[in-house]
Amino acid sequence: MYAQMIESEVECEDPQKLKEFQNRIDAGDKIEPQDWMPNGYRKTLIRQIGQHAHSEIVGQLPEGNWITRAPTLERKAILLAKVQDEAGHGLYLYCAAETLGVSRDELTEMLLDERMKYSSIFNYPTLTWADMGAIGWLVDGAAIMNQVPLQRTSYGPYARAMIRICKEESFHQRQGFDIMIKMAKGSAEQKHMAQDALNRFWYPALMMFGPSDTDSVHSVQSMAWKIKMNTNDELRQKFVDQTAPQADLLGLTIPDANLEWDEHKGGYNFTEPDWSEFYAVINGNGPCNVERLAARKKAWEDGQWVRDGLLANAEKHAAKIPVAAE
Ligand code: BYC
Repeated sequence: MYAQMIESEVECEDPQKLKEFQNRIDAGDKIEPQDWMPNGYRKTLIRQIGQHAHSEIVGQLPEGNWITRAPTLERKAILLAKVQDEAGHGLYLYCAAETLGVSRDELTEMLLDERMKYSSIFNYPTLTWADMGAIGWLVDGAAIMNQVPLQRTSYGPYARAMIRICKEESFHQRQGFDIMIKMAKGSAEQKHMAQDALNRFWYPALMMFGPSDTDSVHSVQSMAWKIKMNTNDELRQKFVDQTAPQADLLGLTIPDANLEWDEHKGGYNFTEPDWSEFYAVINGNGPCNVERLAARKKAWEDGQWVRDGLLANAEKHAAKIPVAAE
């Protein structure tokens, strides 16, 4: 249905309608599913919300990997709750995308056949328990930095989904920082693990914000439509400014010899990530891309009997409903 919808709609829109639509956006109106919207606006939202939903779902895998190996019962319960929250975020976001005329099945198929992406960060392995701390602190920290402004995004269902997601992400970030505090202030071996996790996750976390503004394909149009509220570089800078003092508090060193406060710009100077690595990862060649997609394909295939059963049950009930007499 989605593919047909995109193919059948011609890109050129009525200029008057486009103008009225832009006026609504500029005035801060929320666009709702039944409202007229340009095809490009709909497509961009489906791409971004779908990618976001997939990220939440695939994002369960690196952390799910540690549920059975959490060091205490309390840590296990907290991690389990966090991973369940990510599943919930995926579901809110799939629902938001569905209001745009794409089904969850279609989105899933596009993930599995690699027509749609998910966040680059989840293609890195989680090697030690300290990685659970680094993910909560850095990955959820970066996610919040990106998602808090999205609570004001122009599409109503997306903005509303973000409100709840951001509340939960804040808890996730705190739990990660709490693990980092324990590790960084623990034994020499624990501190070493915390530093190693920071070393491995720092640049991948910076990549989460997307390519530099000069290479960002969608930012200009997405910002005009308020689908994005900030540029990739603006959010990356805010993230570095927020995180550098937190690393100091932990007594850990951010793996960037160029990191220094710049009084003039009122922010830190820092080294950009290796963009060739970023493009390799988003094009399917990161350390765990194959493994992550294989896990999602297996989950989709294993769940076929549940979908078949639900469909058969729905058909059975529909057949029982008497058709009203003409
Ligand atoms: N990874 O023109 P650009 C979470 C792609 S989940 C992969 O700047 P845009 C969590 C981009 O799609 C966090 N691909 O794009 C979950 C485009 O390619 P296509 C997920 C990326 O969309 C579980 C191309 O590069 N958050 O936090 O304007 C546990 C050019 O980029 C990435 C969201 O999804 C990337 N990092 O800006 C724990 C937030 N970056 O599609 C935590 C919503 C770029 O043309 N999304 N690409 O083939 C956004 O805010 C924006 O989509 C982005 C990218 C800032 C990510």
